[in-house]
Amino acid sequence: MLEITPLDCTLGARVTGMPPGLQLSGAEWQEIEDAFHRHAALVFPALHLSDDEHIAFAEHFGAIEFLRDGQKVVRISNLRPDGTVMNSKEKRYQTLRGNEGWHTDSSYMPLAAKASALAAEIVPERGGETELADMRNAWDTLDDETREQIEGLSAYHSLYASQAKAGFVFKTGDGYGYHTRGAPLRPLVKVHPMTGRRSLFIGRHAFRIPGMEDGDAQALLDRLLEHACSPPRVYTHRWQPGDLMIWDNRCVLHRAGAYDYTTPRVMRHVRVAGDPEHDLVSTGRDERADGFAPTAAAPG
Ligand SMILES: O=C(O)CCC(=O)C(=O)O
Ligand SMILES: [Fe+2]
Repeated sequence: MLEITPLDCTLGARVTGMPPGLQLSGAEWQEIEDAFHRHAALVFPALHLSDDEHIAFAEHFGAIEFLRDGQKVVRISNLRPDGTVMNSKEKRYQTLRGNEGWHTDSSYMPLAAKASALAAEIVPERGGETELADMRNAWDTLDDETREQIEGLSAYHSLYASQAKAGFVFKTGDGYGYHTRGAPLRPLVKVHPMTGRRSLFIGRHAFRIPGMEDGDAQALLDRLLEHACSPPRVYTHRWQPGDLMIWDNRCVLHRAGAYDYTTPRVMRHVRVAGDPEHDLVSTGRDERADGFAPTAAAPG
């Protein structure tokens, strides 16, 4: 019997009673989908899926987005293929550290992601949690003046800009997606296609707002992020191997928690592609700059 229990947070629910091999009826999958839309994130403790089951699980939420090397499933890990730990000069390591900043997946691509399903394989003794923040509640609790100010504004999103802000300057080809020139331009307020709820669509990849000075834009984005990612809107998941969590990237920000990067952490990630009707934007043409000058050295 499926049991769906809301978390002590404005988002999220814990789901238990999943049968082995994901043998659920159509009605039970519907129950899970409804809970996903109501709670924006679901946690499945000790599910212990195989790679193929993880992909099959995610496919219930939509088509899979192809990731690094055209894969449907990737490891987000500080281990190299030979099992040794990465050093801080490696781009993959720098991407992991970048993930410690609040973000929504693939917002720097023309088609932003719908959902991400993350599972734990090897977890460190301390740290390495994943945090989620509820952007629906962030919008609901904004003051009227700020709402009026931002309704109608858009920001460019770039992985290169966010990595630079975190202190890691990537050259073209070092990362995934677009450089600052040609970065997708996305409204700061997103209406959820299923629930109709508004949410803040921000995060570390957002970096420039047409019509505003860059410094003012970053200050506004920082202020919104600080409000958005505060209690009671934040859930911190302390992983056990085998846990799986899925969140709705259209209305949830997430970030990875730091840990001792000399010890292994292996997570498995499958991303559900956005819906072209709602999550696709044309790439903007920002003529002001081709590169991105980092303005802050702090991670995130
Ligand atoms: O490693 C984590 O906890 C989160 C990584 C991440 O950003 C993701 O899975 O999209
Ligand atoms: Fe992510």
